[in-house]
This record gives sequence, structure tokens and C-alpha cells, in this order.
Amino acid sequence: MKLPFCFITRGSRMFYRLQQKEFLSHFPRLDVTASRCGSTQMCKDDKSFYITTPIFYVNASPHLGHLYSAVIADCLHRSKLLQGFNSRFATGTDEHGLKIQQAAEAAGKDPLIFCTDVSERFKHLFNSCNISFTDYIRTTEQRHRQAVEHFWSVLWNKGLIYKGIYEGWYSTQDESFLMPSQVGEALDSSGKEIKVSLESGHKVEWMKEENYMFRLSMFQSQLINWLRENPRVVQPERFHQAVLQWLQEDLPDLSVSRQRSRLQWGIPVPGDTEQTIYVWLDALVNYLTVAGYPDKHNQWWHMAHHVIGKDILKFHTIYWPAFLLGAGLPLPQVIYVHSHWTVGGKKMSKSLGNVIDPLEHSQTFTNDGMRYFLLRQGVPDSDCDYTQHKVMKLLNAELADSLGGLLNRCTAPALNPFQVYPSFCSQSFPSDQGGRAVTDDYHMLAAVKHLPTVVEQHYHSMHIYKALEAISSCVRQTNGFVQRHAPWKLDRGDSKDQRWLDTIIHVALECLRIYGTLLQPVVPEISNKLLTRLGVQPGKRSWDALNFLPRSQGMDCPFEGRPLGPDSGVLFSRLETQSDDKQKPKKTKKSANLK
Ligand code: ME8
Repeated sequence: MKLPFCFITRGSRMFYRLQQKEFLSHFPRLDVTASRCGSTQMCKDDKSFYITTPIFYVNASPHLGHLYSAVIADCLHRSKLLQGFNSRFATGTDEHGLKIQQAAEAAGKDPLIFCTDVSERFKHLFNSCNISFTDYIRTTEQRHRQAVEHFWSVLWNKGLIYKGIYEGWYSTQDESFLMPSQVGEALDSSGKEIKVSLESGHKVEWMKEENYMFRLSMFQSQLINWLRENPRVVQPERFHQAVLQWLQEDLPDLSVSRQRSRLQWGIPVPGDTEQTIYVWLDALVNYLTVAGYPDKHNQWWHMAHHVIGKDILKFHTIYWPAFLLGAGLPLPQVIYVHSHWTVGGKKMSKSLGNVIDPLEHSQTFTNDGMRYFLLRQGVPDSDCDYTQHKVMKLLNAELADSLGGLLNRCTAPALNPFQVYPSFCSQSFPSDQGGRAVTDDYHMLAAVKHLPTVVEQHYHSMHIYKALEAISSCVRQTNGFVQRHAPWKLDRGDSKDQRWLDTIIHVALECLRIYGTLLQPVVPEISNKLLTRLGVQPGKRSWDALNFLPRSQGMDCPFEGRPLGPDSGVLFSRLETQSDDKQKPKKTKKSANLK
């Protein structure tokens, strides 16, 4: 894959190379490490965390992919909060540029009214799906305009922007400049031959205009050094390698403005009303705007983490760090990249009619159901295919049957008539073998004890599916434990049996408490229901309170003997396909009984 950078014509290229040489001779080398905490290593005592999603274009309604990015960032934000971080989470909408200008024109609407309408739809989706953003940014806001103008002026004053001629291909859909090698031929819907971006398939057009150029070429070696010195700064690894590979090629300067006559819908270049700032420069600065740039960004900016889709990798790993280096600002700590959702094996597109409306699907599968599916099935390294059948199968198996079934068993009046967190008996389940517990039970305890560390690591590296896989495996083991000892067969009249029964339930409830706590970032409503049913107070749901099965280590358990919380029904209702239509699931009240 090659990079779609802007390029300039031969004549002008020679001219600008000369200009650059001259310029470099009196420009001090910019230092990648100049910034505080400029590496992926967090400052040890710093408990601030700042996470962002891309800001989404408002040319069309939100789709499944947008919700996916938001859910990933929300999960990371929530997990940091539970770990005691002061976390800030920003999302929002990207409202300038040719694409939006044309979409507003096509809708016959004033651009700002058009943007407000679609931006509200994104906000509504995120609020409905429990995306707990702390900041919602729109690039049409005044605070953002000020930040962009300031940022531009800093680059300008440092001599990093100059006027030049750009001639080459431009894709309005991608708002991106392309090299000739990145352009191919295709037929449009009327059979006409057109030029398209090989990467995105979107139509490209030839353009030639005078505009402002950013000295991107100057930053090539610093970008390479930054990536080499911080091998975990772009995750997963394959995307890190892809960026390094791109940087082996020529890195021409970048056009960072468009003529006002073509693009009116954007922020004018300070001091030149004939030019509009390139939408990607405008959009990327949103991350700084939220952090409080230009005056108050230090607390948050040095802890910036970006979640992005693979489609916008070069903008975030080449343009953005180069702009930041130019402006003398710290670089992001981590750029988490995820792959795409396809539907029926194909890219989602209006023309194919396969665009998934995330709001509609969240209503069908519940918010938590949708969140769980996306995070459990979504693998950052490769694209995943979305089908309703898969969603139902997964949710029924893991949320309704496995997790819901376990809770149901351990809290059912038949096994737990006094509705309490029963006592643990260390003779029945001693720390070494010799009681009634068997080897597999000890293996299960070891797995659950280790689970918080495993989950935390996977959340932190955005391998959320691996965290959920680990939790799911432990839930299965706990179900196996209950099944193996069949507490419903024990004789309540026998005090030894009663103590063993209580111990089985105590252990299972302790496991459920760990699962409920660890699942909060992914399924906040289900976790809340589960922990409330166990009688775990809100103050006892953080990572610090995890401390699994303290009774097995001779310590007190704060929950032992306490009443359970109220029963508010099944944890997750099974979804059933209507016989006449495989694609339309309905919810049933039944929860699985695994006996
Ligand atoms: O690129 N699967 O906005 P955008 C998963 N405004 N995620 C997907 C996806 C899919 N099929 N399709 C889109 C822009 N996404 C710019 C960003 S940031 C400074 C400016 C997600 O509305 C994914 O995160 O086209 C992707 O990067 C983003 O939406 C693109 O959203």
C-alpha cells in the first residue's frame, strides 16, 4: 500500500526543494523527545488519561463502524476510571470541507443547519448507547476555530508553511491527495470510465491550484525515529509496520489549504481570505481544542490516546505527528487502530443497501448486547463480518445462557432460600486439596484470581476481544464447577452438606462479582444489574475492590452473610428468531437453565 500524499509538479518541486534547502539551513532541528512524556511510557505518578475517537463526517447518518470506534474508546475510558484514573473522553463531528459543502448543497440546506442536524444524530446515538463521552466537539464551534487559527499561526511563524502550487489527484470523499500510483480506473454507475483511489475506491479528480504547503518532507526522519523508539505507539503492530514502510518512500510536502472559490465551508487561512484551511488539518486539531489548546492543554495533551479506523491511519500517524512536531507539542501516547466491519462480506455502502443503522440494531439487541457483540467479535487486526445471526448466537450463548444462567442458578430461591451471600467453609474448600473441592476447582480459582491482570492488560492494549474471551472462559469454568458439584442434590438436613452447599454458592458469587466488575466497561447496564443483585454497593465496584475470594486466604469477606440485592429479572433475555424471518430476532423472558 502506498501513501496518498499530495505532490507538486516537477518544475515547482525543484523550486520548493531549493526553497526548503535554504530554509533548513537556518532552521533548528526539531526534537522528537523535546516534549514531556513524549514516549508511550506513561509518567508513573500521572493519573490523567485522555482518549479520543475520530470526529465523524456529517455528510451522512452514523453507521455501525462509527458506533464501533465509540464503543472501543468508551470501554478504554471506563476501564481507566475504574482503575482510578482521571479520564477524559472526546468524540464529535467533523463538519468542514468540500464533502460536507457538497452534501449540504445536495440537501438544499444551509451548511450549518445541515451539520447541526446530522451532528445531533451522532450525539443521540452515542447517548442512547451509553457512550460516556466527557466532551463532544464540533469543528464549527468558535473554540475550535480559535484553536485552529492559533495552531496555523504557530506553524506559519516557524516558517513551516509556504505558498506553492499543488497539482495532482484529489478525492473529495476521502478529502485526500493522491499520488498517481494510487489512482486506478473504474466505471461509474452509468458505465463511464473514471479515475478512482485504489485504496478507497472513491472517485478522484485532477486539480491544480495555488495554495499553502506544509513542510512535511522535513519531518520524515523524525517520524521514523519516533516510530522506531516507540514500538508500541501505533497498535496493533501490523499498522505500526505499515507506517514505517510508507515512510521509506518519498514524503513530499503537503497542501494544507484550498482556494476559497472552491471551498467556502471551512476556516479561512489567517491573514488570507482567499484560502480555506485543509479540512484534515482543521479536523486533527480538534483533539487539542478539547484538551484546552492553546492555553490550558498541558494536563491532558501529554496523555493523549487516539482510537481510529485503519482508513485514516496516515492522517494520524504521519500528518498529525508532523504537525505536532512542527508546533512543538508532545506526540500522542498511543494510536489504537481498528479494522473495519463488513456486512455480508462487503464494505458497507448506500448503493449496496447494506448499511447497518446502529441505533436500530441496538434497540433490537439492547445497548449492551450490541456493545458486547462488537467488542467480543471485533478484532483490531482484521476486518470482521456482521450478521444478525452471529449477534444472536453469541449473545444467547455468552450473556443469556452462560453468564445469566450462572447468576440465575446461584441466586434462585431453590438454592439460596435466604437470599444471602452465604458463608465460605474452609474445611470444605481448604487452600490445599483435602476437602470436597477437586483439582479442576483449584484451577478455576487460579484462573479467576489471575483474571483482573489479564483483562486489564488486554483492555489497555485494545485487545478487548481477548479480555472477553478470558472472562467467558472463566464463566464457563464456574458453570462447570457448579455443575460438577450439583448443589441441588445436596442434603440440606446434613450440616456438612449445607456448609458445602453454601461454599459452592459463595465461590460462584465471588466469581460473578469479579466478572460483573470487569465487564463494567463493556456492558455497563448488565454489570450494574448483576452487581446490584449480588448486593455489591457502587463504592465496591472499582478495580481496587476486586480482591477475589478473600476467605480462601483466611481474610474476611465484606459480603459474607449480607443480603442479596433485589431480583430485577433475568440478566439478559434470550433472543429468538421468528420462524418466518430468520433475520428478525425477538426477545423472550426465559433465561437459560443449564442444569
Ligand atoms: O474519516 N468499520 O470521518 P468518517 C469500522 N472525519 N469502523 C468504521 C467503519 C467500518 N466499516 N467505517 C468507518 C473521517 N469507521 C474523518 C476523521 S478525525 C480527526 C477525522 C469508523 O466519518 C473508523 O473509526 O469517515 C473510521 O476511521 C471512522 O469511522 C471514519 O469516519
